[in-house]
Formats: sequence, structure tokens, C-alpha cells
Amino acid sequence: MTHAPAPQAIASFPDQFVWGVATSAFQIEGAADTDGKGRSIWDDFCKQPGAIADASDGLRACDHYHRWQDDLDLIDRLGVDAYRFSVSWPRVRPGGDGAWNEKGLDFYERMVDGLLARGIKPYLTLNHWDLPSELQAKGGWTDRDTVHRFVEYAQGIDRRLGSRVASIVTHNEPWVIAVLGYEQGIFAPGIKSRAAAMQASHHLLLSHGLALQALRAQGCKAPLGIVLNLSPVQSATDSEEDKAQTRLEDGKLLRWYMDPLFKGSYPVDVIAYLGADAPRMQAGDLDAIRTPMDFMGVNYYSRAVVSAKGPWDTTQGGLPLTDMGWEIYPEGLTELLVRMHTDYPVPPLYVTENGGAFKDVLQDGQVHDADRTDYIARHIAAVGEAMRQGVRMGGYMVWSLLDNFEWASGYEKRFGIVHVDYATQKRTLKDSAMWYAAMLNARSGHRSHSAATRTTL
Ligand code: IFM
Repeated sequence: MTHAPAPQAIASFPDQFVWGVATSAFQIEGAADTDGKGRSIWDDFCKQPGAIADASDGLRACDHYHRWQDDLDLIDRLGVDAYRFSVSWPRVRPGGDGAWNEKGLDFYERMVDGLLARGIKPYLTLNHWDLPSELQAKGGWTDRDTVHRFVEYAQGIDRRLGSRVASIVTHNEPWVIAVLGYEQGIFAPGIKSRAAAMQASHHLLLSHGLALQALRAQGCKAPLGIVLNLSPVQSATDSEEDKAQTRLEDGKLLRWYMDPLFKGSYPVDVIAYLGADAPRMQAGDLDAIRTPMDFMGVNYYSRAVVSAKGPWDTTQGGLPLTDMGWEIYPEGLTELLVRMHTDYPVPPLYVTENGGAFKDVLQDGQVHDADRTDYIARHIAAVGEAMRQGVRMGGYMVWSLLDNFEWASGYEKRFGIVHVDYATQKRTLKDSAMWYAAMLNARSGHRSHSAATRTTL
């Protein structure tokens, strides 16, 4: 069942609003051992028995490393303004330190030039989770030295690509890295320690701030920012216990990141709750973290509901669910964006990821993913509503361009607007991709180069 609006639905968005699609290196590139690439913590994590639902890995993924030109043509056919991708740190600097890998750098250089040649803005993310294994052996994000290695990595990428990309994001979703990777251990590097997670989160934020300073000091002109995964956090009931727990969970998910980035302090209630697990800091760290950003990205998928009794069962919420079991709640995106705008002095905001996993059926070369189209359309409308309420929005990116390696879920969950047959690597545009392209092509001031002017795919 779809309520997807007609393509003209975005007529009210400003001409300069950036429409895009997003991916990340480990999830699509494959070529894990090719052309001098080093190992990442996700290469290692996939080898742990039981870590990945379908026991898969990123060795081949979507083989994007070899098919990038065709994939760029595909992006071009969609008529988007921007493509958000990440650089694999171990591909360009295999040990995280020491020698750079020219072949790896060349790959991203060719890709950036290929995007520019097609009139598509490259939105580059430095860290979408695939930390070089050698750095993990020294403690990974719990080791303060990793902060300085990251700053060097950022500087190296800027020297090579900074003048050609439309923006640079330092980290994608530091909460996921810290909490799922270091506290719950269900993502790489698979550590289970709250103290480690909080130290990792502090080092991620510190490295973000120091990288911004170092990039600007070397003359980087690209707009700089970070991407957080955020949700409105709602109480399951009106009980005092649930409301108190909700306040704390909001602190751990949202204020733990937004407060230091914009206010220069960690929330006192969360620090008190953490006790001895609170991160160790040095003088000047909080000032560095608050370094002003040019823009900020938000990845939004669902709300978070909190009960003091234990984990919330999403089937109890009365909302439709995606194939991840996540509640579909577009109004939460408006609520979140308005709250960020109201509570913090934020720069222009981008929705840097939004989309849904659904059980797709490929039949006769078609995928009728009306649920996904509906999901995307309703979230775009939610962005429009946030703008109407005064939030400065810069753009919206669909997650994801391609079906890909969905981390601990392996290849079982499909987020793409383009279907990937992993056996043949054939790409098929789903109905959602055609809807998105039709919407973009219906814009008055749409991207004025070759393929974007096509009215059919
Ligand atoms: O696939 C991920 C992505 O890598 C980060 N944000 C959430 C997506 C869906 O789980």
C-alpha cells in the first residue's frame, strides 16, 4: 500500500536544496585484498563465528571497486545532485599509520573526478566504521593516539581530494561505533565494556574537532561537519520511572553528542550515571570538540521508545515496521529536526541517511517496493514540515543507493533503491528509484546536465 505523493510534492523545496543518495565503502566496495588495501576491523569481525547473521563478509559486497563507473552512471540516471560515499581508511593508508597506498588514493580520485564529470557533487565521509586493524591492535578508538592518526588521515585525504569534494564528514554515527562496537559488542570491534565505549566516544568527538582545526589550518575549503544517528526518545508510559529513564536515554543518545559539539560540555546527568565509566579527558578537549561546523548531518530511521522495565518491543507500538523491525514514524523526523534547531545553535542540517529495509521481490526484472517509496516520500514531507517550522535544511540523501552489506545482518536486509543480485552483480532499479528520479526530474531548477534532463530511465 502506498500513499506516495506525486513527484511534484517537492515543488516547495528551495532550488539549492541538495538531493542525494548514500553508501559507504565497506558495505559496497568489496575488493578487500586488492591493490594494497589493508585489513579493517570489519574484515576481522566478519570472521568471528556468529557475528554476522548470514555468516557473510565484505570480501565482494557489491563489487563497486571494479564497477564504480557503471554505478556512477546509475547515480547519474537518477538525476540526483549529490552522492555521499565514504573512503576506506585501510585502503588509502593500510596500517592507519605510515605509508600511504597510492592505488587506493587513485581509486577515490578517479571516482571523485567521475562524479564531477557527470555533474554530481561528491559528499565524502572519512570514517564510516572500517578502522584499520593495526590501530585496533593498539586499542582502537579507546587509544588517544588513534585521534592523532585520524587527524593525519583527514589531512592526507584533504590534500588529495579536498579541493574537489563538496563536503567532508569526519565520522558517521559515533554512537553506533561506541555503543554497538565497544559496549554491546554486536558490531566491530566486538568489545563489551561501557568504560571503553565512553572513552571511544570521547576520542571520536575529539578527533572530529581536531580534524576540523587541522583541515582549516591547511587551507581546506570544503564545508566540514559530522553525522549523528539521532531519534526522538519517547516514554512508553506516563509513569515517573519511564519518564526518568527516557530522560537518561535521551542524554545517552542525543545530548551526549550534541552538548559537547555545541555547548562544550557533557550532560551532567549522564556523567553522574556513568560514574567510574565516564571518559578520561585532558584540558582543552572540550574546546576542540566545540570547533564550529559548516553543516551537520542527521541519519534518521525511527523513534526510540523507552520503558524502565526493559527493551521496548516495537510490535507493541501500533506502527508499521520495516524489515529491520524498526517503527515507521516520519513525524519523528520533523520533531527531531525542530528540537535540534531549537535547543542548539546548529549550522544548516542535512538528512544524510534515511530509508528502509523491506522484503523485496525481484520478478520479471522489476521490484515493486511501494513500501519503500512510501517511506521515503513521507520522510521527505517531514523534512518539508521542519523547514516550514523554521529549520535550516541543506539536503536529503536516501539510504541507500544499492542493496549492500548491512553489517551484522549481512546481506539479508535490503535498503537499496537499486536491487543487487549478489551472484551476478546485476543492478535493477526498483520502483522507488524510478519514483525518486521522476521526482527529481520534475524540479524546476533540476541538475542541468545530460542524464538528469531525461524524462525516462
Ligand atoms: O547501513 C547503515 C549505515 O551504514 C549507517 N546507518 C544506518 C544504516 C542502516 O542500518
